Amino acid sequence: MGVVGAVLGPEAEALVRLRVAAGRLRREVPADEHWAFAYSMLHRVSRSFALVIQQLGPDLRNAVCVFYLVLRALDTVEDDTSIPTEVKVPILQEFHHHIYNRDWHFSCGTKDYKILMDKFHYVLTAFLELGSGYQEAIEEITRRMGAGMAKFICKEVETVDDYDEYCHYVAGLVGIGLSRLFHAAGLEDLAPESLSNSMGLFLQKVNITRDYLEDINEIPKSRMFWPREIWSKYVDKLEDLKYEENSVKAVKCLNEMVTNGLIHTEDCLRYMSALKDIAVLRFCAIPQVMALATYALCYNNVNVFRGVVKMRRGLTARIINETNSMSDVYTAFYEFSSLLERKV
Ligand code: IN0
Repeated sequence: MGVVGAVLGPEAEALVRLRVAAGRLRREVPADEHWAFAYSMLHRVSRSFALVIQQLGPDLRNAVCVFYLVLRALDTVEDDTSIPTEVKVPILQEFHHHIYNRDWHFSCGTKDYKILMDKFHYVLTAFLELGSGYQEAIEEITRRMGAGMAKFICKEVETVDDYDEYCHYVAGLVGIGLSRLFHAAGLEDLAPESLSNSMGLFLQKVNITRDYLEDINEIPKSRMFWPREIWSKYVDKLEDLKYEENSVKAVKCLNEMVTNGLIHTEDCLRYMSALKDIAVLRFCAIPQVMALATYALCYNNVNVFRGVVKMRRGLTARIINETNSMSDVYTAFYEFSSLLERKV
């Protein structure tokens, strides 16, 4: 432990180390305007994740950065409730064509996402510089995801199968795409699609579970991703879970959601244990460990229905600094599973 750690504790030390690393990376601005935009955008929209992407080799890093921003743009279109369905659906379905047209442009979203959409030509310029193996992977995933999102615009998440299908489109496909990028970079064998899918499903199910209140309170219209097949065992309307008089039922329902998501952890460990490149392993493992830590925090925790349940920044920083090998992943999974077991 360093001086900071001795005085302030391991979480403060991890935070300081991370701040230093983040500051160093932010000062390394790429020379080309479009790459400078892409990386600054990445920093704005995904704090800690941007740091982990930066540790990949230059070729793969550029491909993942563009992939991430293209997906964020697709998400921005899907999320923007002010776009009429008849306009939105064809944009989602055609998005994989638009990425080859540097002049394509569609203004929507708010704040950072509006900037991303308004200056999307920079992202497209960067995309067109990638190797064809990377471009083809990004194109195929964008096509499948856009079609899946369009399907769910008019469809609710009723069954647990619908839940898995929706999560496949918005996150499982990200795993499948990333596996293709790792393979195209010559760093990894091509992983089976089912394992890549599970990597995304696990992350997305944690997000959906943790973000209950934010999604239900969304203006102008609630967003509902918890499957009816689960919540209808406890309440008549999904929004009823947020009312104090339903606390006991709400926590039982929450615990069932967490239990459902935990199904994927075995596939995730199998996927990660097959990785050969240490930077790729770190890139994949850090979000997974954070997701399991978030599940441990949410389990049996009524605050999921009261406000945002967030991990301490210091714990996040420790996970980023201390996830460096598969053995670290097993240790972290063991620790957070034990925490969960105690709560069960
Ligand atoms: C991601 C994933 C991600 C990273 C590494 C390997 C993956 C394998 C399969 C699927 C997804 C994988 O990670 C990010 C993490 C992230 O953005 N974290 C936020 C924190 C937060 O709470 O939002 C941060 O600020 O650091 C992720 O969540 N998603 C994602 C998107 C694109 C890519 Cl290329 C990789 C989003 C999602 C929906 C879970 C797939």
